[in-house]
Amino acid sequence: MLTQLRKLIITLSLVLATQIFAEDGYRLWLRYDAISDNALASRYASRIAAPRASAEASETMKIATEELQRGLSGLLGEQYSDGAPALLLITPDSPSELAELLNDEEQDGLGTEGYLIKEIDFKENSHIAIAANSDQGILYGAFAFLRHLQTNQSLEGIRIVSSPKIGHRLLNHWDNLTRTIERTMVGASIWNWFDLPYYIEPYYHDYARACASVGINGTVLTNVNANATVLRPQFLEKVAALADTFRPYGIRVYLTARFSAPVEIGGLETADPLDPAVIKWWTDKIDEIYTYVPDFGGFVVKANSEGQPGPQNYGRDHADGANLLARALKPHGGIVMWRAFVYDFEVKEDRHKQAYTEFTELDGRFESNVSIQTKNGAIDFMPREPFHPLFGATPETPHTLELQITQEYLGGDVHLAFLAPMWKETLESDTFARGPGSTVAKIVDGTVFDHDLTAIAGVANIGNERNWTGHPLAAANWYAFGRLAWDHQISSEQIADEWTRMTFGNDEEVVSTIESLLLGSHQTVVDYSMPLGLHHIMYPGHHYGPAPWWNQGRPDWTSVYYHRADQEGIGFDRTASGTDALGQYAPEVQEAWGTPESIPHKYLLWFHHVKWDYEMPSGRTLWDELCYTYQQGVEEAGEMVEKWKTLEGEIDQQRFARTLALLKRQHSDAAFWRDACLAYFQTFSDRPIPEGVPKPEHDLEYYKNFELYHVPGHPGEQW
Ligand code: BDP
Repeated sequence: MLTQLRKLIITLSLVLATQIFAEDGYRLWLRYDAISDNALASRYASRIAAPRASAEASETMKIATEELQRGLSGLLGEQYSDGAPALLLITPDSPSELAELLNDEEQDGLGTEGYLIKEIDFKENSHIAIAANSDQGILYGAFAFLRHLQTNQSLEGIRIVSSPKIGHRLLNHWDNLTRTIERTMVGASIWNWFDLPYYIEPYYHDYARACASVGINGTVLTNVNANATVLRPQFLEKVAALADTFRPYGIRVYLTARFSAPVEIGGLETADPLDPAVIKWWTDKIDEIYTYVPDFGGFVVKANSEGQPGPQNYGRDHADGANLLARALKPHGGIVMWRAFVYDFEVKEDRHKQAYTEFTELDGRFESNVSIQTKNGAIDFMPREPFHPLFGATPETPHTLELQITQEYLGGDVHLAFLAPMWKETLESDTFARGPGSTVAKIVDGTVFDHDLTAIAGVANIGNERNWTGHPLAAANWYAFGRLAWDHQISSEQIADEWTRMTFGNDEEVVSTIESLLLGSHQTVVDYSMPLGLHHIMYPGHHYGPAPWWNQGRPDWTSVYYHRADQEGIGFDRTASGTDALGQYAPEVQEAWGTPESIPHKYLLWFHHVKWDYEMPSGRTLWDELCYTYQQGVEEAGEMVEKWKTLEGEIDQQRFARTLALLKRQHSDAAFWRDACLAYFQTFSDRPIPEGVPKPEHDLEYYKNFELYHVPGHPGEQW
């Protein structure tokens, strides 16, 4: 009896200990653990108690004050006093004695979503004010203020003014109604469709908090490979329940529209966008959606791409298709994000060129509430891509920049790849559309062609795993997407710094170790998988791991189509002597990228077929450089493991252990990539593997026969 009791006590205390000390990642970057090392914050502690919202306040205002209470009481611990609030929340609706504290100029610049945080004198006391033109702006300001404290910054003379540069900042969930997720490895979809609308998972609120904390203001709930069922009343009720949950956080709900829905669920014989019955069906359907979701955001559409139905099935074009939906959405304030990720099933020309060819011809034909949703590069979310030539090429039509947060081609949620540096590379690329400085960022934020409709989308890396994103460091990409969507000028370093401090605390050793891991990781992945501009040489189907030998099926789904290795050399000639995809860029870009000598080497084999003996700036031949780059990637992956090990005991055991295991796997996967690719490419180069680079562990046949079964996120396994 006694032993049993003792056992019970031990078990209970173990359970309790794991409850207390476990850091399972659920809280993401909104941890609010006490910042004992922050002298300044403690000095201000009793003065910055959070205000309470009045009973009549909006839901948004209540959420903002609750977040401030939760955040401040956590961060300041015992020093937090719930006394007279010295934090003022000011909007134009505030009592006039408060509203008057802001001058018009300050207020005007904030727009509808921006905020201002500053010290202010009120009733003979100094206060910190969070001011905005809307309650939504206050919510964003509250999160920014908490971030400021969480990242250990001084409150002395605080003054932060911020408003978003892009209007629509959306997550795109590639989630199916069956709860599988395309291309994300982290469990099932967080949308518990079957239980909706009856049961609202508490974590929906935490999802919305996390999104709002970085300024994400829209969520596309469903996969681009769309299912018309979501448009049935039974599902619209569920969509409405999610929309109601997210609304107070400033998040609007969007759906993907399956173009053939009028046939599939409407009983029509055609989905021809010019057919009056089809027009009526969509108009009625959209009117109906707004009875469920009065602020429905609109549709993302993948049409005539990879087998999805679209207007071309009826001899119409993308503008006909997009306008059909746009006209019905317009009276309600909804928009259409019509995807540019299209390529013909007949493989008529270099896939790189197809979207540009189709969409530049249609420029000027789209309704004003249509934006072309364009991936960062012209192929498909490769580990690194030169920017898509469509940016800057449709002056009349805005672009939604589509980024992929989920790491479909970057090692899934197994490999560490912090993507802010890659996204910045795209954002900062100069299209020269209206002279120098016409960066992709400025095309997307509407400044180059003066567009009001501005949007950016990130394909989510979120599933129902407890820590949301699987890899404990992968949430940094969700965070980074939101921060860049809000302000594309923030540096990768700043984002990495903020996220690390909020997620792991302010210990400087820990911060600098994790930051350096994050910031180098994308280049490392590129180096051991697809260096020097190589692309699309991954394993087909699940896309995890290498298969540069793949040559089955439609040519532009193979690897050999893209690397074009032969006895002479390697790389895809996209200059005028090849497919001339380069001709789709501005003359300045053509000149810069026109020769192997002039092009940045990160894009070399993307645009040029280069001889194995070509001399690289390092003095090495291309073949040796390729080998050394793969090797460098593997070595860096190994260094990541060693660096991470130095954190043992410095951070919680749970996240430490999981990340360590993943980094070790990444290191061994990196070696696999190197060995498989070099074993294969050597059959063309016919040159020895240079000194310092290990010979592949196995012969080529081994790699060719290697198969990974049941890789999560693979659509082929999901239906
Ligand atoms: C590719 C993915 C595929 C997506 C497609 C898309 O492999 O699963 O459906 O992009 O963006 O990268 O439509």
